Amino acid sequence: MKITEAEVIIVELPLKFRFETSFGVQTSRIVPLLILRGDGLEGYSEGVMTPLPRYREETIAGAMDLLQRVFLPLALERDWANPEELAAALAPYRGNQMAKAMVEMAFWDLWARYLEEPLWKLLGGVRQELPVGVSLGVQKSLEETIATVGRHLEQGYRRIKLKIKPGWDVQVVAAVRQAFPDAHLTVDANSAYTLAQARNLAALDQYGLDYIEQPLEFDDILDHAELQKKLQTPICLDESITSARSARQALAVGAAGVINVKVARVGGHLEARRVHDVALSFGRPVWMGGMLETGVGRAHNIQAATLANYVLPGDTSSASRYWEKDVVNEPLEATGGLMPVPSGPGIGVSLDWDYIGKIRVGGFSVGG
Ligand code: OSB
Ligand code: MG
Repeated sequence: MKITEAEVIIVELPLKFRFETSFGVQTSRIVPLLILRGDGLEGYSEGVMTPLPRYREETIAGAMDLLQRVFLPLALERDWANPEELAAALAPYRGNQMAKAMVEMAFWDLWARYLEEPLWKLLGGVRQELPVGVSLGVQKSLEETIATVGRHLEQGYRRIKLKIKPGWDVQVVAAVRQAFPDAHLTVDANSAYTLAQARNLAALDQYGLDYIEQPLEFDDILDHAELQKKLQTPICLDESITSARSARQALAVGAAGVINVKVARVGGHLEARRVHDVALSFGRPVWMGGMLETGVGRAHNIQAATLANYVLPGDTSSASRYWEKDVVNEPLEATGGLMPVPSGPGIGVSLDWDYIGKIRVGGFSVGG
């Protein structure tokens, strides 16, 4: 299939909540949307890189430069036999998984629409609805934390993830556990601790957490393996896993018992499926993470999380939690903690062009 035109539209959307993590506070998202056109069809993706490199190294400015100068011209060069061929052409460029994922994911959507199949079928998915949890930012007080957790449990979310950082950890988890003795609880430190603080983290063992997400450095594996020896609670890696190779190495050395897969963090659907398969070969479960996506990235994540080893609840919460108004026309809403998988071709959502026009802050086209 030939891609004849690529358009990037950068939009800015206000979040409905203030999202505080150990690495900063977010109140809106700047989202580069990619539209690939070919054969009278369109395929969509969104970039999850951030203005500043606070999650991983990638930034919006860096990604836009690479897309405009290198990745999109390359995508328009050839008549691709399948998404595998396009992914192979992007592979020689090092790192920049989120930028490459934009191209790969939009092409998967275009390809699936061309074949008139939902993306999950082409990826080998087996699920029509997904168990979902919710990721809650650091709140203003313990009381507010308990109230927020309670509200989301009432909405049916099957797992609550609390953001922690030094000084906001054990007492929060203790209070939430006391208020909700049976809830599935996890914590996410976004790399806020060092191995020297292992004892603070071991103090969390008594609260029956499902896992502790990314306690140590964003690119570390070996210190996590050391830490895991000192913890009963399984470690879940997020930032550190950027490929099937890093997933295999992490599982082989005991740095993780669980993996948070983010399709965009590992470079797209093909690599995400490889990470899923590696974890399965180690007998370890995965779950689908999130980057506060709009309906575009959210729909991709939902499609990808239909594979068999996504057994733990993901961060693919209802779109209405994040946005007063989404950039897609279709609602992506969970009920009773289950997110239905769209059944239409491709990722199963369409763009709300009127709204996108209103919130557009930049963009460019290649080809066409
Ligand atoms: O660490 O999982 C993370 C959001 C932005 C960046 C990193 C993370 C997160 C979340 C929110 O935890 C997940 C979501 O609701 O999309
Ligand atoms: Mg995380």
